[in-house]
Amino acid sequence: MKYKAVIFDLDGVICFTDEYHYQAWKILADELDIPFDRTINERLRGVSRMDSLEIILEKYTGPELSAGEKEKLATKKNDIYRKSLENMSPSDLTDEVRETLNSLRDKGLKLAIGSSSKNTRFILKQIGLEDFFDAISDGTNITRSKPDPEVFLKAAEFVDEKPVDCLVIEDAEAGIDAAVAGGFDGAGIGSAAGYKKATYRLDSFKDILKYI
Ligand code: B16
Ligand code: MG
Repeated sequence: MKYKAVIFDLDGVICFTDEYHYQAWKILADELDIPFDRTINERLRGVSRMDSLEIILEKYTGPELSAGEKEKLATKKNDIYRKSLENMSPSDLTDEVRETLNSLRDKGLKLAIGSSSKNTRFILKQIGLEDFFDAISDGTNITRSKPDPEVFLKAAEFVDEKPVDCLVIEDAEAGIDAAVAGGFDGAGIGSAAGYKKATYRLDSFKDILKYI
C-alpha cells in the first residue's frame, strides 16, 4: 500500500454540516445587514470560526465592533449551529462513507480526523463514530487554521506516522493547501475535487480505495 494512514477532514467529507454552517451564518449576517450568499460561504470551508466571522465582516458597514462583540457574535452563530447538530444521527452517515471507512480499516490503515471544527467530537458522537478513529486532531488542539498545516501535522503525530505516509482527504481548497504545506498528498472531493493542487481527484468517497 502507498500510505500507512488516512486523515479525513470532517465537514464536507465524512458528513455534511456545511449547510448548517451556512444557515447559521446567514441568520447572523441578516441581523447585521451584511450581504452574505453561497459564493461568500465557499470561502468559509475549512476556515476557523473566528476567521470565518472576519470574512463575513468584510462587507459590514455598521459601527466598529470590539473583540468582545465579535466573540459574542461567534458564540451566537455557534449556538444556532449546535441546535442543528442536535438533530443529526447515525442516519446522516451515508452507506458509502461507512463501507469505505470499514474497508480502509480492514486493510490495516490508521484512520484519523483533521478538522478545523471545535464541534468535531460532538458531531462524531451524533453520527455514531465517536470511537471509530485512531486519532482526532481538531479545532481544540490547534492555534493556526487551515491553510496552515498544523491540524494535519498533529493528526500525523497522533497516529505516529510521517506526513509522506499519510493521505489527506479534503473538500476545501484551504485544506488542500494545508496538506501540501505539511508535505502530505491531498485528495480533493466536492468543492476541492477540481482543485489543481490536489494530488488526486475524488468524484466519490469510495474513490479513496483506488489511491491508497
Ligand atoms: P466550528 P472542517 C470546518 O470544518 C468548517 O468547514 C468551517 O466552515 C468551520 O468554520 C470550521 O470547521 C470551524 O467550525 O465553528 O464548529 O469550530 O471542514 O475543517 O471539518
Ligand atoms: Mg471541510
